[in-house]
Amino acid sequence: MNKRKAVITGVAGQDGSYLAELLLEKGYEVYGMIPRRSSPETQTLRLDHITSRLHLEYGDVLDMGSLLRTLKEVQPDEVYHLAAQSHVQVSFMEPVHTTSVIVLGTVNRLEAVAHAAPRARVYNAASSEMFGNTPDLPSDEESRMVPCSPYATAKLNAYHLSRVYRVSRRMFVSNGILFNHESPRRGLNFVTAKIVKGALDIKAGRKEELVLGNLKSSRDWGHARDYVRAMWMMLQHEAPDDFLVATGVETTVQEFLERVFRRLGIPDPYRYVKISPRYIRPYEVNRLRGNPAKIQRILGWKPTFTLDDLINDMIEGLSRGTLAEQAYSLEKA
Ligand code: G4F
Repeated sequence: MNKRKAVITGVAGQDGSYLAELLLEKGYEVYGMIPRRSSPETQTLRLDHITSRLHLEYGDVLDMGSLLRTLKEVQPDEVYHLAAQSHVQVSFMEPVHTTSVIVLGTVNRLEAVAHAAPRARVYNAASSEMFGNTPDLPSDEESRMVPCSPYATAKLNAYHLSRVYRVSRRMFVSNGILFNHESPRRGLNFVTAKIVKGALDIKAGRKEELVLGNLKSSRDWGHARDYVRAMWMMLQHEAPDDFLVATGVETTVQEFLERVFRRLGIPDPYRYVKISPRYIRPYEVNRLRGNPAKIQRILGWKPTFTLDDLINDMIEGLSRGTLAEQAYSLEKA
């Protein structure tokens, strides 16, 4: 029997790497698109253990030719569109780049699929940031969206584009509205990985302080492994749809910090934590919490990691130094 084929844009990121692993386990031929960057040696760190089993090619979502070429050649059954500039605070500093990659990248990819592989099923990575400071908590697929950053407005645009192509071109395009999802492969400029790595460095005597921003905001944090499984399940469903993926549990940054320090046996986190305006956002999303009832009911998806499981996995992974080799440093976060 012919193997099923999948194309992943953004394959080198946290989600792309877990998704590629999952699809390989399921027997897919996996094609990953990687944009050319100035440090190619660090670009595929998260894929090093599976590179020999993947088809990796240069390609950029802003380069229609490369999208068309890959889709024409591969004729994939499934296309997972994960490529983005995914850092919310960076989107205030690089709003045009963020908007281009997310909005033009999405419409390019939809057009390319429509022309080169119209029967492929498409996953679009939408985001809980689209809810922003919504009054509807916990949020579900019908909740009001009040985006608070260039990243979130771009994601909202891409989400609607995906719905428009689903209806107008009758394409199989599903939106996954994913709440925050973390892992040992998370970039160190996201708060969970920054806290875990910072606490490990403090415990080992390598650092004396951890500089953070707003500790009062709260997020609904899950494990990326669970969330990429949800992406795959969406494309196995009989019809395209929009699904929210969350744990339903809301935790403040402060509580996350305290749990990590407690787990590592460091008595008083606030001896080490400094707050800097550098990490305070110009327009903060105060609370995010999702209600995953729809995906649980229709697809049978459930998270398998609790927040403590996630923290343990991040501590274990980061203490082995896996993220230490990544391109970002704490100083840049
Ligand atoms: O870890 P964060 O940077 O994630 P954020 O902004 O919630 O976005 C992540 O989740 C979204 C899904 O909801 C994705 F769409 C998006 O791509 C990304 O994956 O920040 C979480 C919270 C914020 O309230 C932030 O203000 O942590 C607060 N925070 C406090 N100190 C900090 C820091 N965030 C960062 N990155 N660095 C700090 O030092």
